[in-house]
Amino acid sequence: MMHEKYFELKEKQEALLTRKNEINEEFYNGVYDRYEYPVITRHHVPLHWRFDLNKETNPFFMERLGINAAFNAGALYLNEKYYLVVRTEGLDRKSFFALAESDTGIDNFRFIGKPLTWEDIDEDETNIYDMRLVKHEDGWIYGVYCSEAKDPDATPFDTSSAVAQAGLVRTKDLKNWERLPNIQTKSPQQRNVVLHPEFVNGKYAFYTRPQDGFISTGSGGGIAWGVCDSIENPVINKEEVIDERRYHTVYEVKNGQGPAPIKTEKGWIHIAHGVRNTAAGLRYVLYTFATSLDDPKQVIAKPGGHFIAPYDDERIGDVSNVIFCNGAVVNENNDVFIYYASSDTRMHVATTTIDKLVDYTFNTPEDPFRSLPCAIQRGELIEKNENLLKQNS
Ligand code: M1P
Repeated sequence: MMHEKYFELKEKQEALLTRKNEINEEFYNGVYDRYEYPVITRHHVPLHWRFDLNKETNPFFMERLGINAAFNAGALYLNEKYYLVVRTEGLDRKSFFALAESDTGIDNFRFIGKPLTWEDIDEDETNIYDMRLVKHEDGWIYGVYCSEAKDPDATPFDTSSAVAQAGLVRTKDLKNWERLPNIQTKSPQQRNVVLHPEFVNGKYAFYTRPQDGFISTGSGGGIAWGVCDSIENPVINKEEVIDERRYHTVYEVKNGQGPAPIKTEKGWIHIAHGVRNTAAGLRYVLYTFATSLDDPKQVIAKPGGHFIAPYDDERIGDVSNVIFCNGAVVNENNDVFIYYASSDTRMHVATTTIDKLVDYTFNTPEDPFRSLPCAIQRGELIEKNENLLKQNS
């Protein structure tokens, strides 16, 4: 027998799921629009994924398997629908992947089916998260995710050291998934590994992040490039860093490729995250750069500073002061939907166009890396504007 409380909560949830999202008019930077509401929160997760609806077995209508957060989603635009593969984290701290679908890309996302599963090929794999979805020119949709296990070399008293590796799955329909072997590199740890959508000289190409620590990247770090011959046996023998960490920038401590790069007439546009340290802990922001169409490992443009940073309520969450993006899509009108998570808690969207993204990435001044050259750079802008203002007065 169904618990009556279900119908009350269902009505409330339906109001949330059908709520229209609007552009946040308070915010303006000319580059992208932000929206009033997050696109996915833990409250979007279906009630029957969380509660036992049967009054006999759940008389108090308790949440039996609660959800802590819904964030860091991979994204795909397919058959005129916007899909997110959401990092959905249970109260037990384990993340799983869940598919959500929307007709608009900015609101009305609904979780569909059941949490995604596939063949369990690695019993040490404890946590899975941050999938990058890529429709590759070989015809498959790939998901590259972080596969995390307890560090086998940790001392018996160390119960938190972990090893991160790049897990790999593929599908044709977003329902049936095939687990492929983990992507092998020479680095002891890997996170933020992303498949390039096209073959490069006949090979599969990846963005990686060589690292020798789990939280800190240690002597590694930077966004690297590596290729492999076979996707069924993905071994990358060489990782070349193409976008380095650098002192006193927004990517000083760590960085990582976000979604797969977006192809434009002027180059591949990358959305990446950069991390700096502060007295209040790490701060994660997004930045962009472009690589060459002829040689996708050559960086050809890189604006200074951040592209998206935590704004307003986005600053607060389970891991505060974090913006992270592993999903972006382009529709047939060249509208770009950038799905980003705030503070490891919920998902938002920012929208722009290919033209704006290209203009931003190629025409925003580069970081001069030192304060006085930055002051001169701004002085030049002021002078140019003052001349124009005089002519117009
Ligand atoms: O907590 C912030 C982010 O930390 C990690 O990112 P990175 O490997 O670049 O430090 C990831 O665990 C990510 O999921 C998380 O959002």
